[in-house]
Amino acid sequence: MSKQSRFSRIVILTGAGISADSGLHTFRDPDGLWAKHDINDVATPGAYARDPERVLGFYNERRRNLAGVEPNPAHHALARLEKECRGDILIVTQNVDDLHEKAGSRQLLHMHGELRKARCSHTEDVFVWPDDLNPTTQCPDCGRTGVMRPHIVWFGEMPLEMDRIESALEDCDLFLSIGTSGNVYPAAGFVSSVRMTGKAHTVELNLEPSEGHSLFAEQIYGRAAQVVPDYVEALLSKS
Ligand code: BV8
Repeated sequence: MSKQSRFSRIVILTGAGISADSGLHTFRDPDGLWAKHDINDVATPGAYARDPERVLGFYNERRRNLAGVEPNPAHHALARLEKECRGDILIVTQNVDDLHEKAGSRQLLHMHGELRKARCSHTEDVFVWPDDLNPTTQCPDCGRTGVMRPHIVWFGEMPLEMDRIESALEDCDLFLSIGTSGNVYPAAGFVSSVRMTGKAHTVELNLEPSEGHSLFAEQIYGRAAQVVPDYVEALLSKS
């Protein structure tokens, strides 16, 4: 049964913190991915050109780790919001996992790409790719080897669907930022873009204050698996 909350155009930015309660590592927490790997060795075009096997291995391991990982109550709460709220909802995730999809969210885009997709550097074709990638992997379309890369946006590369994101930020009347440290641009700048429209309420839901915490009108701190369902329940019950 759909309910009318006081907001009708909601944009939700998510980061690694929303998947932490599903057991996936974040990036900048003390035991995070960047504590074990240097960004410049595994998440830039230069790293891939220098040592494709090392980069492909980094993403193969993360892709394999996705098997058996399930959405947590935060993902399910956002899928419930999309289902029950009469307004427009768009999740813009920085995450490359598939937990929002598994929870049932459909109005969703992955601005930094997806672990379970691969792209041919020659044809730019994108393929659903649950398996490992190696330098000898052949492109299913052009047949070349040495061209298949993870469909991931590395540092120094342009994030995906920026036009759609910018238009949604321009139109929204509620902007939620969930589980992100606010370190990576342009995502970390979205709250500033929303503030400039002067027509949206902005809320940060995170384990701890992010880099941009002072830019939000409202801050709610705690584990996403707890605070996000509570926030969604309150949003829907104020209908
Ligand atoms: C680009 C894919 C330009 C790889 C990633 C200013 C403007 C524009 C660019 C820049 C700029 N300044 C610097 C740049 C360059 C760079 C950048 O931002 N660098 C940073 C490090 C300073 N940006 C880029 O390169 C971007 N590209 O700008 O291109 C351009 C222009 C024209 C033409 C061409 C290019 C591309 C950035 C994308 C890089 N790829 N990921 C992969 O996943 O392996 S980014 C990487 O960081 C991940 O995607 C991740 O999602 C993202 C952000 O991290 P978070 O999600 O926030 O995770 P983090 O661990 O940091 O934080 C977790 C948070 O959760 C914490 O706050 C924690 O407290 C909280 N938490 C933990 N547990 C819980 C929790 N919260 C709730 N509950 C819990 N249980």
